[in-house]
Amino acid sequence: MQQELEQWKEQISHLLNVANDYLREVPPNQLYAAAAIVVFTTLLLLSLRFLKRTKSNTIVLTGLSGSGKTVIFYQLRDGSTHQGTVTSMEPNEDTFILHGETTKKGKIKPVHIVDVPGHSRLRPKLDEYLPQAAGIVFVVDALDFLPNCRAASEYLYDLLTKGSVVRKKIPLLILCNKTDKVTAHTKEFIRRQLEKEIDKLRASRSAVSDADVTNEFTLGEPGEPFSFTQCSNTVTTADASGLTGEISQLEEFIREHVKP
Ligand SMILES: Nc1nc2c(ncn2[C@@H]2O[C@H](COP(=O)(O)OP(=O)(O)OP(=O)(O)O)[C@@H](O)[C@H]2O)c(=O)[nH]1
Ligand SMILES: [Mg+2]
Repeated sequence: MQQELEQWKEQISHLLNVANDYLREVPPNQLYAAAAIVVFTTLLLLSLRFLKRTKSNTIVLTGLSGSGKTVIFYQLRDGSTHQGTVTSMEPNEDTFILHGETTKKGKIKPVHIVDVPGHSRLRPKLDEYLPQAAGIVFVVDALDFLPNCRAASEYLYDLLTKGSVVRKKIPLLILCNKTDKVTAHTKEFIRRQLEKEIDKLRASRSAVSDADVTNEFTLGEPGEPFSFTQCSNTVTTADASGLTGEISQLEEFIREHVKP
């Protein structure tokens, strides 16, 4: 046993000597270059891992009070409405695998969904979540749309001119909810009406003296009627019914921006 160990030691020290001699023959410049390459690749791999981990999985549900955000939140998580909801007083948030995906095999990345109440006093809460959002869902009541069009447009205007939203170009989905009722307006109609209303808002807001303007960015092209295509954020529209669980277009949007 002792002898074997001695042999091993000898062999190792011999190998070390050979390596040492070899290294002495290599010009130092080559050594430095090799070391630099090793350090550089390690750093690159580490930063890639870090980037991958910090990719956001947050989707923020916003919109006026009563548009159906909380119902949609429960549909996404549990596949049920929990027998109705009341006006939310606190943001609702959870990280989960979408209910529609629970039967899928393999590893699926969970989504962090935040439902921010529409009440104007609770809206500042949005600013806590927007900077980390991978996507924003603006829920609109397609049934009771016209009386709320102005208020919805104001809310949307504020969202689309927020620095945290514009700078990061966070994609926004206008989700026309409650389409289970035949009297619900179409998403094309809703999009057009919102554009018209925002166009009016733009004129009135730019007329306010500079000191009063709180929006960090302006919307659209000057001298042209407003259209969502002019926004630096991509704005798309989709239909849904939180009540009956028809949320496939919403799930598509989520998975487009939070990769499974
Ligand atoms: N017909 C119909 N009604 C819906 C649908 N989704 C929600 N509702 C109803 O709309 C009302 C408001 O829904 P909520 O989910 O509480 O609305 P909210 O957006 O969370 O409202 P706040 O929490 O006040 O911001 C409830 O009475 C729901 O039953 C839908 O798809 N179809
Ligand atoms: Mg709610």
